[in-house]
Amino acid sequence: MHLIDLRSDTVTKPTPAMREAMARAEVGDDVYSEDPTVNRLEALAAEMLGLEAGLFMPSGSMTNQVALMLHLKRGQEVIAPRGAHIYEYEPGSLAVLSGGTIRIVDAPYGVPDPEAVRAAIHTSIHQAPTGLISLENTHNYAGGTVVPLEAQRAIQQVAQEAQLPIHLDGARFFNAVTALRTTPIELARGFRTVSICLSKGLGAPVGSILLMPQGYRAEAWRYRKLLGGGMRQAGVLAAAGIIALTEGPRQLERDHQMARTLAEGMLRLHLGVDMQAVQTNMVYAQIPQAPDFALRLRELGVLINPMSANRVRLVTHRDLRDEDIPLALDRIEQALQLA
Ligand code: TLP
Repeated sequence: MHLIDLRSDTVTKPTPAMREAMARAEVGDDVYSEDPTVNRLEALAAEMLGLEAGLFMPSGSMTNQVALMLHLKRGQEVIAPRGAHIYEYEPGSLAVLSGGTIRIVDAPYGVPDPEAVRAAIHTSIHQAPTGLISLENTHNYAGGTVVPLEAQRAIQQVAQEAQLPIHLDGARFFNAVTALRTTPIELARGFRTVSICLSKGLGAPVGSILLMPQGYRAEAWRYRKLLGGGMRQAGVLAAAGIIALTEGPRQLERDHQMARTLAEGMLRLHLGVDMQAVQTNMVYAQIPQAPDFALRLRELGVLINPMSANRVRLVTHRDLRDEDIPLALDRIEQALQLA
């Protein structure tokens, strides 16, 4: 049976061109900053986003956490949108690594109201002082939703007035660039640090990059080492990353189209899909006993992730064939009939 894997865009496998580049990659010891391919990838990413420096790391969790370590002093608070990955899916890392706490603000479709962010800023001696504001674009938990540029600018304005740095979790930065029909430079503008993942829709096997001002890089480099993220001859991974960064973004429009087709089909099957939230490559649906539904679907050859007791997530990506979407919908219909 042909398996259709909709659990995440992280399941994409390296393309033949990536494997070829990995085999040929020029390498050195990246812990000494001597890997020419890693250095090339970091410089390329920095140039594309218009930030001064980049640092290659194994995962988006690590790039986010190093950013939090850079910005927060122990006991300080980060303001983040409800459902933020740094809170929901980076398991206590903030508390362990930065000694910080988090203040969640409501964020319909991943977009916090700038005035709510302003109101959440703490300066009193009785409260954990705010050290950072963080946004997520696209916002995973809210549905792979896009934070519009004007909303980003308004929140950056609040950060600036309060003299606070602002971080972007851009695990799916290029999905947002694609959906907003903007440029990487425009989307990254105004953030002190930006984390981007190469291993999601862009298709690289491993890797994320933290973009930052040059003055932060030495400390970030030390934190990466502290976390065990020094990867030695990482050029074999960076070589795939360069292809992901240069060629991956143009594939994303297709992923978004597939998600729309999938969502429309699921609506026809009376699944609870909020079409307003289907903005990029994710489809969330409300369904009772979501884990059981996911198990039934697995037996029919479709892998999906139950994200809670009554919510499932389906993610489209470059490794899907066009015919996989109608086929997945047929199997979903069968799974519903088995209920
Ligand atoms: N998210 C994963 C799971 O952890 C949920 C996924 O399959 O979507 N920021 C955001 C917004 C993310 O969605 C993810 C991955 C990360 C950071 C962390 O990236 P990795 O998995 O490389 O640590």
